[in-house]
Amino acid sequence: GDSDSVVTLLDYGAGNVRSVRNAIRSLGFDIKDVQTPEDILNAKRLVFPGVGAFAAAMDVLNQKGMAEALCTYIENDRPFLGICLGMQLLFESSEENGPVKGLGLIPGVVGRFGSSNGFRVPHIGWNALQIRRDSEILEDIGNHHVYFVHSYRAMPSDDNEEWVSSTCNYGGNFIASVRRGNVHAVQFHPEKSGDIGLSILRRFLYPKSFAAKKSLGGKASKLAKRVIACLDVRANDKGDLVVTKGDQYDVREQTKENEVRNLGKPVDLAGQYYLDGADEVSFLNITGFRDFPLGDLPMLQVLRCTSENVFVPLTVGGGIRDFTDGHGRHYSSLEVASEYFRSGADKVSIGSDAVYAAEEYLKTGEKTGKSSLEQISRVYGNQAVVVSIDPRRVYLKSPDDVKFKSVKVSNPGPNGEEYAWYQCTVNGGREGRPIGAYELAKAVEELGAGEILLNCIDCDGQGKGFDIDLIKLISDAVTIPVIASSGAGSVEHFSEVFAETNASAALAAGIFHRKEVPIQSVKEHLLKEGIEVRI
Ligand code: 1PR
Repeated sequence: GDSDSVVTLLDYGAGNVRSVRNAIRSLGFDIKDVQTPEDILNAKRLVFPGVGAFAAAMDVLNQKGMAEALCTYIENDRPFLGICLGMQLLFESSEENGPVKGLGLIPGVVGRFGSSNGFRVPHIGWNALQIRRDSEILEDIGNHHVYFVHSYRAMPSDDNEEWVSSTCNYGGNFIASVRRGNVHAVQFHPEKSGDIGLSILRRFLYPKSFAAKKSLGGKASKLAKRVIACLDVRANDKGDLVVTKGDQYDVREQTKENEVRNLGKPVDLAGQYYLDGADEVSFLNITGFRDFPLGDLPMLQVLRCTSENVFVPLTVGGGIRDFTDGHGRHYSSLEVASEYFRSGADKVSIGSDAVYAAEEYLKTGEKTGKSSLEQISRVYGNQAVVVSIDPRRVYLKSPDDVKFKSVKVSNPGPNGEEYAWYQCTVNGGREGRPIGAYELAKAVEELGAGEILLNCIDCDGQGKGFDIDLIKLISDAVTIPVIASSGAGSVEHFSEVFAETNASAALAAGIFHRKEVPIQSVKEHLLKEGIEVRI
């Protein structure tokens, strides 16, 4: 295309910028990748979606002579949009594994959130902006939330006042966006912020060409509780990838043929849930523990196709571990995760392999740095690593009957037992392990997990509500966000889990697939109950 419809993209290859590319393309622009510092200087408009760690990004920019070109470009007031780390790098320095020197264009130091008073770190999810002054690209923001995912942030001060265009409150105000002339940068992810995110990008790409949209009713004031749609995916007996759904993890129909239950096509359903207002979409490749996912190219293709149309965060799990294929070729878990990220995932979720890593860590008390969890979170940041826990309830007469943390249950067991512990399993619930959900959650938090996806085999597919005892136990035990999962059957189950526990998000599968409860009704119900959600 002619240069009027070209965006120059600075991608130094540290993670998933596929969604930024997809979002720009969906707005009618072609992308030219920066290869040399001259490409930066010659750009008509430059988008810089920083990903990965601050120090690694600065190293690449310095080595390639791009740091200087970026400074020149920005000082000349050329059209620029930095995203996330692409904003943080404009500051003087960062405390992330540092201090590390940044580009030094904006006064201030990027520091880590303190996790106190229930403000969980990473800051993950949809939060509200306070507009400080005319930011141009944020004109349509109204009462919309935007999507953040980060552990570090810059703070507003007298020295950077001329830059700060909006702030966000999360245990204190931090800088959500900066603007000076044609130079814009945002801490949140417009490419993951649904419609409003696309409109922010559109205003950057086509300045001054749209009338402001009418603002919605309602109120965005703080971090919203998330509603997540989950798609359990596997090949059926014919070899087609289908969305399936189990009852207590059994996904086969109770018929003579015993076929894998088929609830639809992964890409179609994910696209539908995005339109229906899902705040996030998760894919779990549920046979990943036995079928190697890089051999499972359809799954990667599902991610690529989904990320073309779905502009909210995508998580994918299943089969993230070291693997040697039939030809003796070894793949590290990091390679598997990298392939998922390249294909469009924003987060990866680790199940079985995290259980083994936690067991090992609790046994030796030592972090080897070698587990898939540690390696992936070191390279991509802990906000990109979810640990999926598949516990099964085991009733106890007395809490002293096991060495694992137990709870007094709200409903006694079949023999009147008043206590239970939650035993972790691997391989899709097929094998119980000598570790409880509580011990696992605390261990994986220390090993670098950024979020916990908390399932419960007993409740899965039952539609009788989330396991409140379990979710309370785990969400009070860790300071990273916890996603409640398994058992949603009605809108009231969502308000119950948010009222009774400290879960940050609630996930459901069956009720959405069977169209029993639309995502929109869940949101409306939560709003009515005074629980903040994204609309
Ligand atoms: O061990 O790293 O390969 O990861 C395997 C992943 O696949 C894990 O995240 C594990 O939870 C998942 N998984 C494995 N087997 C099954 C199965 O169902 N047979 N699915 C499975 C887990 C639980 C949730 C489900 C909720 C909500 N499914 O994903 O969506 O329970 O369901 P509901 O709302 O219908 O009650 P690895």
